[in-house]
Amino acid sequence: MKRIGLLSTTVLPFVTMAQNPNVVLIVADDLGYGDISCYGATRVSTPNVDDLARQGIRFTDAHCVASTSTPSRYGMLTGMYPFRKPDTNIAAGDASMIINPDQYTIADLFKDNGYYTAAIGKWHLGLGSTAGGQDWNGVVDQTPNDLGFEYSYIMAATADRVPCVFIEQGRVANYDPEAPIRVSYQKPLDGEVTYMMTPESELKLKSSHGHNNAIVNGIGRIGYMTGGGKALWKDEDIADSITAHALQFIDQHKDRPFFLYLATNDIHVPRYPHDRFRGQSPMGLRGDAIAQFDWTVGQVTAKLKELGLTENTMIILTSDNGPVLDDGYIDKAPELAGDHRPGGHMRGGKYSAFEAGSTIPFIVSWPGHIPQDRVSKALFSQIDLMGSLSQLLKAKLPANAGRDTRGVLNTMTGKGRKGTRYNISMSSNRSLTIRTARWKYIEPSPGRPLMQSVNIETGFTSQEQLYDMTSDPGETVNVADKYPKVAAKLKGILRQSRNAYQYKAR
Ligand code: NG6
Ligand code: CA
Repeated sequence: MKRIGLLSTTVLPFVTMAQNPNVVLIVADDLGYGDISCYGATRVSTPNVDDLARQGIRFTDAHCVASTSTPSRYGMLTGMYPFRKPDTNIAAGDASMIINPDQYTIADLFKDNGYYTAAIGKWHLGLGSTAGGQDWNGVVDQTPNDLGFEYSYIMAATADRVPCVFIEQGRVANYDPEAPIRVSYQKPLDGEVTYMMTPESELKLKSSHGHNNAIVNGIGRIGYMTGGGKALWKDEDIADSITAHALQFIDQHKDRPFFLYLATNDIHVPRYPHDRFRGQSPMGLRGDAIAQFDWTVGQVTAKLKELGLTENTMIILTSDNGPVLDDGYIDKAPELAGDHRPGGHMRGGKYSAFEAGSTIPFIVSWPGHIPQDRVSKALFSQIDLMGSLSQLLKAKLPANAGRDTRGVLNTMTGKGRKGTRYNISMSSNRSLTIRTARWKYIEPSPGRPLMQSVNIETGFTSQEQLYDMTSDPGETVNVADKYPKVAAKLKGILRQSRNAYQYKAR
């Protein structure tokens, strides 16, 4: 059962609620700090994202809490660091739901305060009560609808993981009774034609590493799958489907406050944008996927404008983790990048402990209510979204909800500069890093310094690392020996934080 009892007594009267803005939280996938033009990209143009920045505040030191998707989203949606729960690694498409229905989420916060809530797009936080036990041909028993989202239209995991279908309110959308769905993360299914069995001439994209199990729409995937029929997505139409559902949701709920978690598939692999975005950048499919993402943003802002909701809607735009070029498909991203730096001036990328893994674009716009065309250098962490949004709603979080989140609404809305006290980010080997306004500490951890398959420096070494972000934002000079007290202090915060509590299901 959800803990709504406590809150329902503190719900604000409707008149006040009507003045609360709608909130649209747009979360891109693998979009790096340097991937959009207002953050310095020149080989791709993102006019719609840039417009948002002009109408609001663009943060230059904002962070997610992990350099991969599942743990990052877990932290953002629950206000609890993902290192507190062991099953928060990159989730398979048949993982069971990682957020416990008992846990309080950002969606619960909005719902309890009179908002209509939706999750549309990439999910990647598991579904159902049993891993591998989901009924893809009936009703999936645990979904975002059990986490405070009243409406959900989602991809179970990622575009490169089966099942390759959208799930709407717990059922496969456009379900095709002629083509029952079977999914396995163990072995090929009886009669399945796999990627490895498919002639090269029938491939839309070749895999560079992994992604060689099922083949759907001419593209290899992680995990095996048969069936699906007309419910199977076409990669070139994914952005259109997600955007159309987002616009429809806004249309349908324009008369009451709504919260929309809009998690785009762009620019995760396989990057296979619609024809109309092809060639929009000289960077090939990755650049075109960025253009497609920008189009989605433009569609949302245009819809809000059409409905007269621009001034009554806060838009937050961010990404789940840092960038990667070759993430498993031969789409020429590395070859065509030229002098484009997806991670901006920072070192590392997705998966990494270095800054480009967790420093992400972060823009807040709320025309007429917060400053325009402002750049904020304040440290900001997505862990503080829940706390800050509860301040926006003037709502108290229930006891034990979002235990790691703190309210920094003033910073988010340009009234203050203090920002997040510190951010802890988890890398792909589950080691932790901590950032304060000035320092970055990377704890020693096992692992290779270079993740060869993706050509990204991990930052994993047996040495303690400390970097002075004010003088060395590229993390080039390890000053752990020069400032042992600083290193010890940050290490101490990590230790304390780890020991503070572990997530326990009630
Ligand atoms: C990796 C996948 C990568 C991507 C990532 C998750 C391989 C070889 N690589 O394991 O393609 O799917 O997981 O990305 O399978 S994330 O942004 O959703 O975390
Ligand atoms: Ca991601």
